[in-house]
Amino acid sequence: MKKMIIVATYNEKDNITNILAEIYKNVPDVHVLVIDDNSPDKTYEIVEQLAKEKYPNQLFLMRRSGKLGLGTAYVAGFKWGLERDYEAIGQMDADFSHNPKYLPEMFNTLNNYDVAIGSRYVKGGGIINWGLKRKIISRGGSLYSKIILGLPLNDLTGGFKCWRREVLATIGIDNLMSTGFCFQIETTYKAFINGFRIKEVPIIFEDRIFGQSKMSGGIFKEALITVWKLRLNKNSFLRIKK
Ligand SMILES: Nc1nc2c(ncn2[C@@H]2O[C@H](COP(=O)(O)OP(=O)(O)O)[C@@H](O)[C@H]2O)c(=O)[nH]1
Ligand SMILES: [Mg+2]
Repeated sequence: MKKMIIVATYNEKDNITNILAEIYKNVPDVHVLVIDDNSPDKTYEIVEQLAKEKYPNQLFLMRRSGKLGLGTAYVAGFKWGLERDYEAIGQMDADFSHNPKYLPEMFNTLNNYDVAIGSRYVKGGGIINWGLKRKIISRGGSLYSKIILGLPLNDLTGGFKCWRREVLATIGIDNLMSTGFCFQIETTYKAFINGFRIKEVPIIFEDRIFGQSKMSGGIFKEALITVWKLRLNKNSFLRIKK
């Protein structure tokens, strides 16, 4: 399967070089698209240089005009991948919370499933170094969405996932309701209700060491409501499958 990974960055100058090295170490043939929102710390300059000197034809940069949000970054990346001939498209953070060592298993999972979700809330998964508040928001958000949306999945808020291209081509990435926290829930939900096979792969999630989190409380409140909108509009999200 021809594989790519989308890495969204905003002020990740202290992580980007090492995360790319780890990604290529674990999945030597993968292509990586970094989507940088014009980071004030100039993360994009590092990527430009690595693309030219170290990983030619394997590393690509999409530099956007400003901070447009993680969800829209992934949508732009999904489109970029779908316009090319990638069969498997992954998404992950740049801050080492998503350890690239899990990538081989996640991509392998796509031989039997349509979506692989890096999951903190299945046996073998977990979280290291997050405060209690953050844990409750994440675990609670997953549980809340699981119950309201009726999903047989435990980690709905994580952003470490690999998709078969057919899924992204089917779920209507141009018409997503959420850009923030709920983006992860929405894409998984739409894959599930359209009949795609989803597998949770256990991961240990570690809090970042370098740089700062861009998560905020407002995003979370929006998500509580959006989950209900997703449930109430379920029928309009069903696509005709081949
Ligand atoms: N391109 C882009 N990347 C972003 C944006 N917001 C966050 N990111 C990146 O998305 C990933 C997750 O963000 P992070 O702040 O670590 O969120 P947290 O892990 O939920 O605390 C990191 O790689 C960030 O650099 C954004 O607006 N645009
Ligand atoms: Mg993070």
